[in-house]
Amino acid sequence: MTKTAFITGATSGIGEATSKKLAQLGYNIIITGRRRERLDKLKSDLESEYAVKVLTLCFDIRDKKTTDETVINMPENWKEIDVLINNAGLAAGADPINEGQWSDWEQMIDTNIKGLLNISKLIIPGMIERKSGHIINITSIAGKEVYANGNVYCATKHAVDALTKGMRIDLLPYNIKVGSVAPGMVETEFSIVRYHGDKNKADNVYKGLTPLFAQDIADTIEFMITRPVHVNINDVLIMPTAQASATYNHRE
Ligand code: NDP
Ligand code: 8X3
Repeated sequence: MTKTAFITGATSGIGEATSKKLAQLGYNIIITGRRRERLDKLKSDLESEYAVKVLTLCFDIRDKKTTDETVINMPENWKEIDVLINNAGLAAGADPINEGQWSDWEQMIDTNIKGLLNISKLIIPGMIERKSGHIINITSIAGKEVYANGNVYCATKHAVDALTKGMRIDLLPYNIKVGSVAPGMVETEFSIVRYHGDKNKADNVYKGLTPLFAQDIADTIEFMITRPVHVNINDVLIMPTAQASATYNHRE
């Protein structure tokens, strides 16, 4: 039977690449994000390229009421989710803690932690009922280490790391696999968002080195979801060859 994957933050970067990869693997895909035109285009591209069905759900993951209504009202034939990729997230700002903006902090906490929790809370009951499912949370090297000016972003990703471990323990009786992927630098729209649209600052992040690409994370997710039933990959820390840690990079 065709499996279904639910991918948050599919309008760009890692989520978009993962949607393509899972469609290629034959999954029907539920793609989410705030940018409706991008969702519509991705749906049309995936459905024309692969023999799969795509459902678009356009909502802001920070808005609990709309998220609840949208997910609860999905068509019945889309409600059996086999794979949940909790990917939607962002860094907003890169300031020392004494200069950070409250609005940036709120956006990161509401998206990266509360958004992920809410989606998980909506999808997990069906997985428990069917005693089957696989949840992959996208954390970060920022969930393993803390670096200068990373403060709140690092805190949110440490929280996702802890939640992944907690989910894995609590969902153990229900045969639900829970894992995480923690990437180092991946060139996506991430840095443009982090620097509030400042493209020069964003470009500098990747200057002189080859970062990871979204496709590399999609390939990692493919590996995780194609293991035998008895195997769960708990966590994958994946870095560019030119990056040894959150702070040590080699630039030409
Ligand atoms: P992108 O900015 O390219 O993609 C982020 C995605 O998240 C978009 O699809 C965006 O959709 C979605 N999103 C953000 N805010 C919301 C919201 N409020 N409601 C709904 N969707 C939202 O970045 P990446 O692909 O790089 O990021 C994906 C994940 O990977 C994030 O969790 C990030 O923290 C993590 N990560 C990224 C790394 C990197 O270096 N790029 C490294 C490690 C982890 P839309 O704007 O349409 O709503
Ligand atoms: C994104 C990678 O190094 O900017 O999570 O925190 S980093």
